[in-house]
Amino acid sequence: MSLILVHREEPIAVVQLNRPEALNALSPALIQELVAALQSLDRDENIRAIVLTGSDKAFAAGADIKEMATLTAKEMQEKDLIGAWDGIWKIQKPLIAAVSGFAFGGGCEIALMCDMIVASETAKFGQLEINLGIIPGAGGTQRLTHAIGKWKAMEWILTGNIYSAAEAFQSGMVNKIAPISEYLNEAKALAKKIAEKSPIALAAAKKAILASLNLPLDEGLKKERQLFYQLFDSEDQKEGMKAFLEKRKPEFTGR
Ligand code: DAK
Repeated sequence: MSLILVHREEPIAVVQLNRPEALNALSPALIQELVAALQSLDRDENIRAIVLTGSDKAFAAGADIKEMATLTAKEMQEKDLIGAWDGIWKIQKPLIAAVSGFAFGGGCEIALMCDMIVASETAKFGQLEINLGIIPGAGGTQRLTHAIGKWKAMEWILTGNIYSAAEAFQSGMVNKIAPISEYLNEAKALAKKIAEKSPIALAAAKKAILASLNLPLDEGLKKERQLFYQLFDSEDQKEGMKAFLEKRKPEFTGR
């Protein structure tokens, strides 16, 4: 059985982690399938935004502890798992996490790699690695710190505590909370709204925002300006402004 299910609802797609017997524990095989599915949708002209979800019970309970438990540092490094996980971060289309149940360790880190997070009221977040004698290994110390600030990130990562959807929302890392019956629909509605925009402008906006995590302000502003100017060579910019002047809805083609 496939570890990943892809549901196409053009212009969006829902990618679902599908390893229910292990609460979607993120084995190397699952990550490989996930990245392949996301990359394929990233190349697909008919898809403009992607929702990533798990089940109501578990978004993902972390990296697969059974597969890591006996590895040495050298073996861990040789497997280049980080390279594989990075594929998620490199997706250019808007990626929205629809999180319910457990989002622990690597599961929380995957949600943090997404561009927005919609959570069910029952979602639980946590970087639990410290309880296993390790630290987050897929960006948690960096992305969580960017998301919620140093002091809260210290508390999350050093205590290994579990946080409710409401606490994660208050910390600023969750965009929206919905009842369990609605979180996926809410995430899809958000994806559909975004999918109405110009795909080229969306990619440029995502690139510019993510650049702000790496660059000093001056450099970030340069990057923004460069991306901004480039958009004036696109048909979508012409269409967007023409449609406004003609008082109609724009039809963006991604060119
Ligand atoms: N790995 C493997 N199996 C897991 C798992 C996990 N993370 N979480 C759950 N399972 C499995 C359980 O072993 C059990 O399988 P069987 O024993 O039935 O074969 C099945 O899922 C159901 O779990 P439970 O029986 O434990 O279910 P409960 O409802 O009682 O408890 C729980 C649910 C989520 C509270 C509990 O399962 C739990 O505490 N799970 C572990 C949570 C955790 O510590 N997560 C952090 C893992 S460390 C890296 C990238 C990322 C990472 C590392 C490196 N690189 C790129 C290098 C990330 C590390 C982590 O995420």
